[in-house]
Amino acid sequence: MRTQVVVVGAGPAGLLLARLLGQRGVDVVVLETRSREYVEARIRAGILEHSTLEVLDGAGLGDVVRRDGAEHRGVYLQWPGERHHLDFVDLVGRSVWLYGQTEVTRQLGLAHDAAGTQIAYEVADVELHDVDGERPSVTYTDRDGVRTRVEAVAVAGCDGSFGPSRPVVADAGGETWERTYDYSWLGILADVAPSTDELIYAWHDDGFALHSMRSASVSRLYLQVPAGTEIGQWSDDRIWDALSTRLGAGIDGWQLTPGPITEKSVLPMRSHVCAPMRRGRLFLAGDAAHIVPPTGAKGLNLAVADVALLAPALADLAAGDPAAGERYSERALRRVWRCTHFSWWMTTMLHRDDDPFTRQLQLSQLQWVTSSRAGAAGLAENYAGLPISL
Ligand code: RFL
Ligand code: PHB
Repeated sequence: MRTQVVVVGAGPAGLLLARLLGQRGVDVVVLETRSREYVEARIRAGILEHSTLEVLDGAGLGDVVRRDGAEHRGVYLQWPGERHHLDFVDLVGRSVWLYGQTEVTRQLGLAHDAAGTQIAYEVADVELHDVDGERPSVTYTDRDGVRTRVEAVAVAGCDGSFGPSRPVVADAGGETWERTYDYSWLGILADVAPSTDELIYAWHDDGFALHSMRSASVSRLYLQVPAGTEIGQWSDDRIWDALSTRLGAGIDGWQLTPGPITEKSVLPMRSHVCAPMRRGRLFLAGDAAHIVPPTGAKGLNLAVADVALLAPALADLAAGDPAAGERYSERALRRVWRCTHFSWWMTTMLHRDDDPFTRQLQLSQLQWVTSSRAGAAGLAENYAGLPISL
């Protein structure tokens, strides 16, 4: 089989890239190991940056985000006894949108149905070949057990942190940088109206907590827990008690309303960057190239930004310009490192550290970003998102 671009992975990066390429008239085949139902049910990110919404506008999905999502002007930052609102619109003129990754994926799936994009779900044994030449190919076994080879002009590795694309780049001498954290997040989804209008990021001596949401009737909350925590150690009551304490129930009459928990899981935290984000005709985008801890809400937004840079480059390559794509990695990495720093900074400012000196520094930093316009604007600029091209 022949196509112009093979996209490996149908997460948000792969589906959006396929959409942006399809709109440019590029022929695409998407390969995904999981089922469509599984991919569309994964509960992950919830905050879209301003520039992500602009890219989704270009993909024809902006209106649905505006219709079904919620615009947030900013976030609350708090520590015991104090809660401060940072108004991003006032500080940097940009807002963010609350809109779940599950919905982004589902809407992209519908757009592909309408466009008739070739997406093969539940494939196995995906292997990449000849990426250093001008005719790379990908082999896979489809769900009927048939082994197929697709030849292309380029391959996009959008297969997340455990897919086969990243090791192909690493094998050619790619460099990686990594930071692990000795805590994880315990995340829950609950059928209860949020107890806040905008997200609350809370520093507490017991550990960090975050109150997010998915809709007017569904809350999403997180607790810092030690790395290696088993979910069975946390009963629903224990989770709600810890959330109430860390989020400051009782202060100025604020209360956290508990409700039925419909999903709970433990997410490990790490930072990881792989460079270059390219080897020959293989281009990495999204989690395949980088992982950030979720504290800055950057993972999904970075995947979208990569793809916004990659789509025009691959379209030019498919149109016969062999030099197209040469600057992709360098351009994408500038933003990747900015977001890697911001995610690390938010994470280390807000998570419980056993060292008392570090705790005082964290509180001083929080005091500064909530009381100085310059400090607040720095956080707001990064959180609401920098331009796609830095
Ligand atoms: P994805 O979403 O992981 O999609 C990669 C896709 O590739 C498929 N795949 C393969 N396909 C074909 N062949 C193979 N051999 C393959 N191997 C794997 C996978 O099945 C999958 O469908 O990466 P993508 O598209 O780059 O998107 C990135 C985002 O998903 C990610 O950055 C964020 O969701 C990160 N993240 C969060 N980010 C936030 O900003 N806020 C959050 O609250 C948040 N929560 C999370 C998260 C990531 C999580 N993971 C990865 C464990 C919660 C979780 C649980
Ligand atoms: C979420 O709603 O899942 C979410 C929001 C903000 C974050 C992380 C996760 O920083």
